[in-house]
Amino acid sequence: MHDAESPTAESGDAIAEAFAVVARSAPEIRDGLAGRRGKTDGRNASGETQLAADVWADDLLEERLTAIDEVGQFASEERDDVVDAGDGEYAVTVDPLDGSSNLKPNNTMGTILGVYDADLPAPGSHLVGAAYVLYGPITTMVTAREGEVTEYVIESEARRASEPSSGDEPRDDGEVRRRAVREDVTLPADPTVYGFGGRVPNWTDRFADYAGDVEEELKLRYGGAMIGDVNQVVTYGGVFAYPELDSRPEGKLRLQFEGNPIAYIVESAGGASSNGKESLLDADAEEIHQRTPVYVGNEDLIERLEAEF
Ligand code: AFP
Repeated sequence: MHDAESPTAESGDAIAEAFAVVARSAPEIRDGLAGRRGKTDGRNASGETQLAADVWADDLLEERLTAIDEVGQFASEERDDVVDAGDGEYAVTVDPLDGSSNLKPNNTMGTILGVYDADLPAPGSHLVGAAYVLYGPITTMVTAREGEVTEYVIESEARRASEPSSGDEPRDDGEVRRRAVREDVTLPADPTVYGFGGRVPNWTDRFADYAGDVEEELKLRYGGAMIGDVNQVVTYGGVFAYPELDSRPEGKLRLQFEGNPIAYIVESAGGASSNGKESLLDADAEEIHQRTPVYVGNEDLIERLEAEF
């Protein structure tokens, strides 16, 4: 399709190329959702019913990310096993459509990317880049590498034609442009929002105690798609958690596809992450679809959580 024209293709910078592939694919994924809201008969490795959109977005990203020479492995929340993509030194992971249960009620969703310099499953300490796309009122992308976090607005050709010119020279990814709207993104020091997943009666007592204090101080922002909720925290400061549950001490979210990349981005933006006892990036990665409690946000809010656990 439009891979070859992009100036970043074949640049040998696998992280930049992976970012460009996801940026280029975002408008197409967004435009392709409307006709793919139906359920399939399939279930992913986590036992979740797959929507047509989940499978379609997964196939699209697999095809394009494995076409990058330096990519040797591909894994997805929607696939049981790691795909061997040749002898490239990098492994990429995707959550093709985070929050796909939000497609039916037309709420926010996201796409999550992780780039590891080790075979999968790999701990977050082997991440060399991570990014997420947020399909909200507009389409944005947040990337992190070498401690640098940047937020972009993604503009497809059609959308660009109708937009007033911002004058900024956007990054060219072929027919899709990324315009940097925030460089050196850092969590605001004064947190204002929180979002906690899982049913409240199912929270463990120690998490419920922590949540009780936080609810006194911050405003609730929870939409059911981690990317939308985490972007609230990255924008306004605060804490997001999908915690340990009485019925599921390991929580719901997947370490490889969700926990690690989000922890890498939030920590690169001056925040912190935890699984209740240590940074998510230090957690052992034993299985490709292993779950983990996820806590990310301002350092002091995460230190408080670990002190209470
Ligand atoms: P879906 O992809 O099945 O919508 O799950 C979204 C998610 O993985 C994550 O984005 C949310 O934070 C969390 O699950 C929502 O879970 P609840 O539906 O239990 O609130």
